[in-house]
Amino acid sequence: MSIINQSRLSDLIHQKEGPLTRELLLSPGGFGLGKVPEKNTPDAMTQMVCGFCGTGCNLNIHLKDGEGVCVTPTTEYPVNLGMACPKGWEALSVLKSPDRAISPLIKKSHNHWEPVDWDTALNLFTRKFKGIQQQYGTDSVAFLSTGQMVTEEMAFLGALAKFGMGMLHGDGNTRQCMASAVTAYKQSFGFDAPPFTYQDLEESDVLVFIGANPCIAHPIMWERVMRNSHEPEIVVVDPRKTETAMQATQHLQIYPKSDLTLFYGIAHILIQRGHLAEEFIQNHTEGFEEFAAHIKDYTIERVTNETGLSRTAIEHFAEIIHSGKRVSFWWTMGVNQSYQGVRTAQSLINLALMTGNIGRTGTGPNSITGQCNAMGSRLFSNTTNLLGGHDFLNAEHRSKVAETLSIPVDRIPTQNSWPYHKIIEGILAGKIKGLWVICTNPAHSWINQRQVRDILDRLDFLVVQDMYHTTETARHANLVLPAAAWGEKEGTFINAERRISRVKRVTRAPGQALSDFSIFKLIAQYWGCADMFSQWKSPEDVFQMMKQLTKGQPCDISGIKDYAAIEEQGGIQWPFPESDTKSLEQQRRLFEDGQFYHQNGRAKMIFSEPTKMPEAPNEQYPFILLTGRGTASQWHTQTRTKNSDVLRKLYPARIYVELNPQDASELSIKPNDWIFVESQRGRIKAQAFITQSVQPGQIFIPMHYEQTNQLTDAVFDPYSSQPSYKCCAVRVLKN
Ligand SMILES: Nc1nc2c(c(=O)[nH]1)N[C@H]1C(S)=C(S)[C@@H](COP(=O)(O)OP(=O)(O)OC[C@H]3O[C@@H](n4cnc5c(=O)[nH]c(N)nc54)[C@H](O)[C@@H]3O)O[C@H]1N2
Ligand SMILES: Nc1nc2c(c(=O)[nH]1)N[C@H]1C(S)=C(S)[C@@H](COP(=O)(O)OP(=O)(O)OC[C@H]3O[C@@H](n4cnc5c(=O)[nH]c(N)nc54)[C@H](O)[C@@H]3O)O[C@H]1N2
Ligand code: SF4
Ligand SMILES: [Mo]
Repeated sequence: MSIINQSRLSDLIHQKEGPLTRELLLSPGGFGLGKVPEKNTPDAMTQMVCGFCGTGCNLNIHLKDGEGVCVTPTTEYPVNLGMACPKGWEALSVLKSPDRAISPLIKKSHNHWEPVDWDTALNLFTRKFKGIQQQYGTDSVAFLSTGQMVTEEMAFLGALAKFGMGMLHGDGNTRQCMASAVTAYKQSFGFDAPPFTYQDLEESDVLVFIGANPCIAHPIMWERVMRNSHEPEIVVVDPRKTETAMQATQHLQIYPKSDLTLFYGIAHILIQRGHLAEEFIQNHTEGFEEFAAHIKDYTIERVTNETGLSRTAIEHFAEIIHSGKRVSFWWTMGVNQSYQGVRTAQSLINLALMTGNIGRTGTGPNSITGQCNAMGSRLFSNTTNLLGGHDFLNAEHRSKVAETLSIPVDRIPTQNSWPYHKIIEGILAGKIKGLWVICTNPAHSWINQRQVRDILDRLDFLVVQDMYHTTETARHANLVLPAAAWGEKEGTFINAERRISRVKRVTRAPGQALSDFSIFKLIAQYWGCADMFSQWKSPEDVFQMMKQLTKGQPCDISGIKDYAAIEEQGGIQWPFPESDTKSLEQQRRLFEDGQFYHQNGRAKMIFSEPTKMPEAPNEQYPFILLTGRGTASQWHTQTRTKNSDVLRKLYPARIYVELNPQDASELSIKPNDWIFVESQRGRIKAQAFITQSVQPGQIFIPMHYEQTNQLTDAVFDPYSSQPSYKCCAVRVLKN
């Protein structure tokens, strides 16, 4: 008998749109959660946050007959002040595509999937995963989530998978992205808390960008730097001469992965010269003496040797940091994606602490988030920490969460999940047999791709829940669940400056695609744990629960009344407890009182010796491969951006490799030649782009092309388990 009960389904999916009839269920566009805005509302416009990068620009969505038809940037929003990058302008176009998944698909044979209805799909989902759990234990099914769904969906997924379905292991694609920053902040401050607000970009007199290329990756954040009226010094630390480096007042073109040595060296110079915020160090930090003793060996000779920078450049950099009144450090993937990402991030935190550049306007050790809701996943995905920034290992935290959600406390795991790479290794070891991948595309984006694809194929059952049915990971799936996307559902995102903003439904999802929220709700029904989620009726109900969960936490948002309040105030930054008196201030930063989240209120200075590059260039593989973002118009694995005619015109269609002219000439390679790039793991063909922006002995390939991760080496930071995507040894061969 069918588990689908029409009246229950209608309750689940269409509570805002009246009863769901069988006709509606079967009609194209008949699914989705929430209400498309009324036909021609007075100004025929609504607003919401962009669904691509962590900048979190607000967009005006112009409506025709109740449907979003075009986008303009919101002028009065405190984030983007009337600006958007090409992806934002094209946000609606990418939703319309023949690649959209419009019904569940079941794999029938190699390379052959057949559409089925939701009832069949969810019966299979339940039967397979329950069967695996019965045979191999509940922890033999795991999930991989994302930084790109609305927070309410992330919370639902995490709670459903762990509390409802009994999974122990679940991680997110934010492991690829933010894990090093998260661990660095947690260890140093006692909680994962990026302290800044975007106004700091305009108010600093010295801005240091480390392993960050905001001109490409956060273009509107960069516009905020351009509005800085203090004639700032802009220092860019990057082995490549990036678009951002070209705009800098100083470019420190360091040898890859020598950042730790550089920043210890700078700390050494500042200490030697007595250029310290002694009172701040004394009153608000711990471990300074040990740190000072540790970095004694980082002489200028050592630093010049290891980084390849000149003595003058290094001394000038130290002097700029000292003479700046408001110095801010901004880092992204050039720091996080490394085998020593955590310690490198902490070397920046230490610099900010020892110079008193924290808690004041225009300062801070500031990690920039990548995905639109990376911050939401850090707090609410129930993966590495228990919902709301809590700790699975802490009995009080477990009781609080259980009580708030009205669930039995014994449903909450008392152990931490494996990180992403352990889940992958778990598949190889036969411990993980079922995997549910939601809103991420690891068969393209994960490190050492051939290996991961092979491993995915070893699963007994792989479910991929995506808005497109054509992703590289969907090609390995036993079951594809079609999801509604940004613009087709309701919820909130949290951007890089901790600002919570609204996402809305302005168009219908195609075919039978459902919001992830509705899919989770249905799965709870089919699994038989719907009672546990009886309060989880709508995204806004979940938001109200999230508020309760954060009470008393550093990320307390219990003072936010509801969705309407978020909109009225131009987004709200956490924390925002009920007692907050600064409700109307649109820019808020952390640590203004010098109090950190460790029990003694102090920030810790953490350090260790740099480690050797795991796969250094050698005779056989003499080049270092760097990877990262290519253009402002390409997004990650390109499932979305390739669907816009406008965006497609703005980036190279074919994979290319940046190569220094000196190397090109030695290898007799000419511009646009098709060449081979080979590592120990794979060999790819790419077009040569000969440019001074990379140094001799180094090459750069954007991550957006499917082939790139065939080359990368599965090496991880020991503290954060973040993959080290940005260095491995390769050779370059003429075709
Ligand atoms: N257009 C566009 N924008 C995006 C994204 C996208 O896909 N497309 N993705 C979003 C996401 S999720 C993220 S995480 C961010 C990433 O944003 P960014 O981190 O700014 O982008 P990347 O190009 O990955 O890496 C930044 C730089 O790190 C440098 N780098 C490599 N190795 C080292 C090193 O050892 N030391 C230093 N100092 N630098 C190094 C690279 O040369 C590169 O220029 O972008 C976000 N924004
Ligand atoms: N070599 C190399 N590799 C890298 C990097 C690098 O710098 N170099 N960067 C890494 C980083 S920082 C990141 S963040 C990752 C990104 O890696 P991924 O997360 O794998 O990349 P995306 O293309 O953003 O994948 C998101 C998927 O979710 C789908 N999707 C979008 N919206 C929705 C939705 O609302 N619901 C559902 N269910 N699906 C949706 C999209 O179609 C897409 O398939 O890549 C990492 N990989
Ligand atoms: S900068 Fe980021 S948030 Fe702003 S429009 Fe571009 S992709 Fe969207
Ligand atoms: Mo990322």
